[in-house]
Amino acid sequence: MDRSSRIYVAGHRGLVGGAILRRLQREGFERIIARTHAELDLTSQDAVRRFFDEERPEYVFLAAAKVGGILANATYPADFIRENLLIQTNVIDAAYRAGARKLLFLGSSCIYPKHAPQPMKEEHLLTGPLEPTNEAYAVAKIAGITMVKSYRRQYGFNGISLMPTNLYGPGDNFDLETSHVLPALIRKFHEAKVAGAPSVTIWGTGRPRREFLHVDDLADACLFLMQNYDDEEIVNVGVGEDVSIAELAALIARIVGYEGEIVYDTSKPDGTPRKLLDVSRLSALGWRARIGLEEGIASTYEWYLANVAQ
Ligand code: GFB
Repeated sequence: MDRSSRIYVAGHRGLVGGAILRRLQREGFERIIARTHAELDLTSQDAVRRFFDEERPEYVFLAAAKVGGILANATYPADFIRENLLIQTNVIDAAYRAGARKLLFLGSSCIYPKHAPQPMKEEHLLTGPLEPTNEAYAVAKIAGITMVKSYRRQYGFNGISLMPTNLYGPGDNFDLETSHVLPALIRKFHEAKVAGAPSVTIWGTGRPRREFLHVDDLADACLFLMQNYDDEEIVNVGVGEDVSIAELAALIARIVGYEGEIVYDTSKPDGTPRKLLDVSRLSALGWRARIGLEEGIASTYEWYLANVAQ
């Protein structure tokens, strides 16, 4: 990839695509291609093929996806499997047909079995049953991984697949029904502080453990692997450390400055008990995350205050 390469970022208005776009712009890439949802419907095969035939991108970052937290995944599984299968199938196939040099596909750590050994290695894929709350999303992502691998095997198409852990950062979704836990807790503690509320309710038992990667670190890993990795094996992208949801809540409360009580609503699901990625494959390639959790949450809270908070 050089400064004059034609680079398409699918999903540039989302958390991940937005971070990749910012990073490419900062590095001085001159021919970045992006389309809003209104300009290009990625679930339409015709529209996607026409777009690729006209624009002929050389490099494709496939960051467009329907994503959401535990409740959104459990409530709308049909939307999650349908939209993700359509988007990724259309984009991967059109990129190959239009002669793209390389495509980077983004999966998720939820592709691994619910009870995979921890930390989860790339070879744990398809070794056991999935977590039911996000099975539809995970099956779509696993189909994407297999499609990328199959296009490499059958057509020699240079696609690679990255499995990021739970992500957060500027541009995240802060809607309390559909978001992931970290932005939800930033909002809940902020609003409780402003309102002087005596307690904040969070979902589940607080015992599940999650690993959190700042999206700017993910964007860095995406550029690194786009330039330095050409293999069919998937690559985990994480920080190699996790926290319990209760620990996360305490940390966010401290950063936001909320001193009230934390109450657990155990009628809400916990989901996977633990999701920690083994990042030794990526470390061996020479990459590591740089943004610490406390620093990352503090800057995301700043972004929330400037862009979302009323
Ligand atoms: O981030 P999250 O929605 O997704 O939830 P998953 C993580 C944990 O935080 C769960 C708890 O145990 C939740 O019950 N939690 C506590 C909360 N309070 C809240 C809250 O206010 N909002 C939310 N959202 N959670 C997702 C998958 O799983 O992870 C997706 O559904 C995707 O498929 C994503 O893979 C990375 O980590 O459980």
